[in-house]
Amino acid sequence: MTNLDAFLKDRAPADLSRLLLTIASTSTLVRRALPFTTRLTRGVNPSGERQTEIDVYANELFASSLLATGLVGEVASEEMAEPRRGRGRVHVAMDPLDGSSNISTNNPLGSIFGFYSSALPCAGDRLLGSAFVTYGPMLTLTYTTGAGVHTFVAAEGQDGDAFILMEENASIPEKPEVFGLGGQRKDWIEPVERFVASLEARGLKLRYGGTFVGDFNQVLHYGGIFAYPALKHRPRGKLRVLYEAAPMALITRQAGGSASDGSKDILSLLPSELAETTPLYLGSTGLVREVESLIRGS
Ligand code: FDP
Repeated sequence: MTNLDAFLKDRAPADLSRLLLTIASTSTLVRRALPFTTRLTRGVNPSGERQTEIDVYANELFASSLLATGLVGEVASEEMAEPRRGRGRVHVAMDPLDGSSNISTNNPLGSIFGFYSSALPCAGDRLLGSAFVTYGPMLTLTYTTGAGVHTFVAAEGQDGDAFILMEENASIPEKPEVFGLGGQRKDWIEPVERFVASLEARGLKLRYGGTFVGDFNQVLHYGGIFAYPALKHRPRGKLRVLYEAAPMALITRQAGGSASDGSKDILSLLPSELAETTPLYLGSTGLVREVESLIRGS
């Protein structure tokens, strides 16, 4: 059994290793708090979404533990209007609790982190690494620091939770099997509707749970595509470039896939504000190119 600490030595830069270990240990606290902190608060996040107690709690725990390492220059979060500043060199953008609308139904939730080398907002080509946590039947941490995608699972031991290697060098399978799209079919732009009809005709299975992290994880393991597409009334989609799209795009690329906004690589987008959104199509490269070509031709 290889644990996260030992695995990171010699495989990842020391500062990113420390941040990943901090995220792993903090995620165990978030998981423990989850059943007891699910009510809605009166607050809304900068995107106008109602916050739950656990959104606020997870945000606070991750922001303070990351800043306490002394390695972080700023933490920007989907749940905060302004970043919190530190004195380190890594700029962290995070979605501390992805998929909060799934809390009451007990579906998987997640947390997403991007480690940038420049002040935010900046383009995804400044990512040094990224990671996501899944709070599902298992608590897992999946990360890349530019040398493959690796997943660790939390195992309770006498000395607390250890994160044990579950999958090394994940790669999106060649034959795509699943797809999942956010929003409503009637709102998707027309080329996306045609694309989905063709996926269905080819026998790909619809797998959509409504938590980006969980839905993406299926694509990572079964091959296929996840999209939160451009909508007719919302052409820039829903998911945020810095907090969600770019970190997951880096993991996708490291697993042999691609991520696009419909015409450009997600990692090339330079958002002008922290909470800027983008249409997002990510997963098996062949499918991402197909949807790009339908959008281009429309
Ligand atoms: P949520 O609003 O529940 O936090 O990040 C936003 C997100 O969830 C994603 O996790 C998910 O993919 C998407 O929104 C779901 O949106 P729809 O309900 O519009 O499909």
